[in-house]
Amino acid sequence: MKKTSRRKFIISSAAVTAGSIIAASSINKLFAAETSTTAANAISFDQQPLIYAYNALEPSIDAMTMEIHYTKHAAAYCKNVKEAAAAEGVDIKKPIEEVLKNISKYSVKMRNNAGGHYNHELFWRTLSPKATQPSGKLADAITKSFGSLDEFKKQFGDAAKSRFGSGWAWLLVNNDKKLVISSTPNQDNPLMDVAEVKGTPVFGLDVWEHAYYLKYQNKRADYIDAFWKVLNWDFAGERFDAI
Ligand code: MN3
Repeated sequence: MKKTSRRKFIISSAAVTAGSIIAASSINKLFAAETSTTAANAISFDQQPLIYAYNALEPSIDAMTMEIHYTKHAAAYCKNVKEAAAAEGVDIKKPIEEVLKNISKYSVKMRNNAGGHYNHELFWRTLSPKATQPSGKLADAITKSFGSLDEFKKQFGDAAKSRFGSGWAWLLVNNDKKLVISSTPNQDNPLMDVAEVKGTPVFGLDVWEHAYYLKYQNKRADYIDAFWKVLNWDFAGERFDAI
């Protein structure tokens, strides 16, 4: 190696190291912000960094599923919703919720990808490696609406299991301000004006096969049971309080 190129190599190695340190500290800052402040209910058109590692949710959700789901499926929804926004004159600085609430006025591409992007951004935040329990107003509302936490989990699980093909199960506050369960096909969600049950989601569970097939194959029920172990009830409670 010539002297000049060796120098270049040393400089670029140092830059890579510095870059890695910066990236790690930003992730830590982001994690601190997410866990110490109230949940922001608005979701942007950008894909946000995951605040935990791909393997952090094991054994409930495996690392390879998380990596493919986040870097391929969800990244594609993000790319495609931006394309649809550019084609249909949507300002991507505005909250995506405004588009979802009027989704019947947009293309099928917008419906599938605005829904796909929003649903996944919410889903990643809904999961946590830390075990949590329902508390506060959300815990009270669940007991009042469903009788008990176990009965709520049973009804939510039934909605998730009985969704034929691909879709999502939701806990939402409907337009009458009641806490209810619903499920939607494909990448639809309760914010959409085309949804059967309309309202604001507290959390959703992705029951597309890509969300569980590598680990659970045809056993969707086992994946649903595992979801309760990684559901971030603290985040769900903050969202509920803000609705
Ligand atoms: Mn998915």
